[in-house]
Amino acid sequence: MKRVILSVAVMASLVFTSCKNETKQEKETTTTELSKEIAMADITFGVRGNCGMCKNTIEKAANGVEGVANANWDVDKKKIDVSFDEAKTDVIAIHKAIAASGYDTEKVAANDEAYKGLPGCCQYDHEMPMNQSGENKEEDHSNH
Ligand SMILES: [Cu+2]
Repeated sequence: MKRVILSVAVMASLVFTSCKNETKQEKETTTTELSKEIAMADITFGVRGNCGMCKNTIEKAANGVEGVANANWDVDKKKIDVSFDEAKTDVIAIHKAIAASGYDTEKVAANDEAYKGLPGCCQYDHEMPMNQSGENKEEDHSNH
């Protein structure tokens, strides 16, 4: 009789455990579906600039666009990686915001007044190549 009670108890605890697992899995699935509904896009494009101050200004401009979740400008490669919500903004709006802050992008030239208002060290060369790949850097080294 004791054995029967014991096995019932074991079975009950097994059922309880599996129910718990199912509930957890359901929750995780729901979370995944929800995050899929927000269509995030990742883009990379060239932006001219010189230094860390430029980086702050460029990233602040990109982040100021509603729908932009993350912006990271690379001072060496003169390019920016941006994650944004496609339902809230589009690529050209991000280009325009950066250009308005005084920086050239691949698609939109910088606002002249904003450029002139930049600190002297940040007034980059408008002919500067942008969105440089790592390969260009290696070529520079081979010249030494
Ligand atoms: Cu700068």
